Amino acid sequence: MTTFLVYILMLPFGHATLPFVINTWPFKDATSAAWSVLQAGGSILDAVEQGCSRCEVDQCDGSVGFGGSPDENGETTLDAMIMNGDTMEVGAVADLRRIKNAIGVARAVMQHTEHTFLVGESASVFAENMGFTAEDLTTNKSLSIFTQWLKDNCQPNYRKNVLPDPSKNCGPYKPRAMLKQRKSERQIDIHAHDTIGMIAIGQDGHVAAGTSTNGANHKIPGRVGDSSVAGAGAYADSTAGGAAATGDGDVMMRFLPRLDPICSNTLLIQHTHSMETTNVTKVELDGLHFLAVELMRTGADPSSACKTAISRIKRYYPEFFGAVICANTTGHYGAACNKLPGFSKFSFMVSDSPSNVPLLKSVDCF
Ligand code: SD4
Repeated sequence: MTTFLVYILMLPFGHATLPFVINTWPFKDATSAAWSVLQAGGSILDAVEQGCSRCEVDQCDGSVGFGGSPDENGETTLDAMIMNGDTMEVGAVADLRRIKNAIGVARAVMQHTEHTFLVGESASVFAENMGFTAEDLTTNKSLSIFTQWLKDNCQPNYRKNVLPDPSKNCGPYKPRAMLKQRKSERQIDIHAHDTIGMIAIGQDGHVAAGTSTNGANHKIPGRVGDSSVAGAGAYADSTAGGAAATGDGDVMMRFLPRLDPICSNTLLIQHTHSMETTNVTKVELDGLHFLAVELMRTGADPSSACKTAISRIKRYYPEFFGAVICANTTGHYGAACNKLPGFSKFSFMVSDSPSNVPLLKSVDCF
């Protein structure tokens, strides 16, 4: 009995039956929407698109879809991407204006262009041409968040090394000599960061992933976060698995293509096969793939892969807010998050046929 308990406690990851879907945060209706597609025999790309679209309609936590995260001008803009792990095709949009269904536009970029990524006003024009409806993304709620921000002298604020002092004043701003870095003053509201990131793995182990978000409250107009960037916000590779991230994208997107300067382009990965056996593999990284997916390709379990991705960022930004979900092509999944005051557990959803309903899972941050 004791041995069994120890084994359970040491289990490094969860396991789902294929096909299955996993997504960040307790966005249950999004999981259901994606799962319904898979259950009906639909494609994994449709599942990811429908799941993320559901969150856009529901304005999940105010962080996905219209009416959230007004920028410095009070406008809501959207970032989204979708990736096909079979063909490595990606469709992405960022700084998308006036169109509610950002993941739908990302899918249209993938299906109706040879490009990967469209941004800003031009992305909106593309969307309108593709038949998406243009409408105002502002709501009473986003308007009141914006009005309050103006009343609070534009706090919190993403500017640095400008005049007037951005920690006390609204703009317009001009550059000033870099007398003092604001590194430790960075104050991100962890409750204003709840992007949906979703991975769907088909019966045959094929992988798709996607994201949708309205980014960060009071962002500087034109700001693009990690969510729309393949390999930063999400990544899918049917020869390995998928991963998706949520959190402070300004920090997290800095770690996608970089090689670990300490290990050069080599990583040491610890595999926990059972209670007794642990071995270490030396992995060469090519630096272009999302770290967690590369680690899973080499056999790392999804939990360790997620943890390594988080650890890499922690080394430089111990106080960054972020979490990653990882899943491999055999149905194993895991997650990891950076522990902060007020953020000690990260919740995510999983749905497969034995459960048939979305199951809430959580992981302790470290
Ligand atoms: C961003 N990563 O734009 C997104 C926001 C977010 O969970 O994740 N939230 O920075």
